Amino acid sequence: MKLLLLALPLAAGPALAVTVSEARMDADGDGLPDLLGQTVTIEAVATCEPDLFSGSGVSFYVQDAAAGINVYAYDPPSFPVGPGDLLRITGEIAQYNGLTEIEPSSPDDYEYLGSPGVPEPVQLARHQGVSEPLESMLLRAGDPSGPVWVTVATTPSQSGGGFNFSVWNGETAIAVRVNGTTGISVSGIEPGVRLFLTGIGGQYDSEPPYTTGYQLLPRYQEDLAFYTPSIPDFFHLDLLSESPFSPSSGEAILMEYGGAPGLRFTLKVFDRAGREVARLASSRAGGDVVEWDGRDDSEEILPIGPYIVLLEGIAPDGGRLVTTETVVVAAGLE
Ligand SMILES: [Ca+2]
Ligand SMILES: [Ca+2]
Repeated sequence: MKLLLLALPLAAGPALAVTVSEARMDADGDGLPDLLGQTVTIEAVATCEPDLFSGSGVSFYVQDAAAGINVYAYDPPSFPVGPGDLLRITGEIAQYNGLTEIEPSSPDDYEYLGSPGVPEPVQLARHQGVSEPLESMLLRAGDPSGPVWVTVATTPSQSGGGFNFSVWNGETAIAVRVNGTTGISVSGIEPGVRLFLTGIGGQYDSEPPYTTGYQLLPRYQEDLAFYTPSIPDFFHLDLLSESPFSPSSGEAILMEYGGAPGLRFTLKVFDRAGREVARLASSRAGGDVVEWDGRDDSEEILPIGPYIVLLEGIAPDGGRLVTTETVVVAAGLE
């Protein structure tokens, strides 16, 4: 009897139950999921409605604690699904322009397991972009509690029933794709505008090895939150984190500066003897948040002691504004 059972073809068994990371796994590094074409079962939470990113049919995103995946199908699930619903989904692993998908073949390939709610977005660090491990995860760029924002870099351009624009996250550009089916308006999005952005990590790359074309896909209007400081035109330099700080323990100090439109900002650090030891911004248009790790321009950690951070703003007519803050570099914890 035992031998007979073992002789049954594998295809007759239940679909392989895997984590989302396992479903997306690309151990051989060819840019394609290693389970391509295989039918698997995952358990993951929906971060939007099934039809949000598709004119007809189903294209949405689900994730577990470690990874996300696109769900793509012609027919909707046999029951209503909303953001925050935990689903068991069976489907074939596929890939479309770099985006790893699970493709259920019928409305009955979904099972409702509960409604734990939409997970907290994964916070992108300053300068961090969207990358393969973040594909199909709910992400946030800019942090209202910082406050650290992203700055719109390009005017939205219409493309394929939606809009594309890009933002600077520190020194890293992130492409934002506003899908027309979401109904999101890009009114007010123009270069220089500051945003807190939420969206799903997407990819659209038609060429192997599928290592480019990462995007952020806002779901709802509130995913594009405008950051309007209460005193946007006031010339200022503010410390956003504690001083003294200990660079040798890996600490850094966060500063925010800004002023009237048209000003060009230069931010320098001086030691007690009045020598310039670090330059954090040079003739930059628009305010910013900068993180200083207590190193000089040669990447050496500076000696302990007080330092003067000097913000200079040069107006279009040549007028000069200056303000300073004192920060203290402390010893590390031994
Ligand atoms: Ca592979
Ligand atoms: Ca991918």
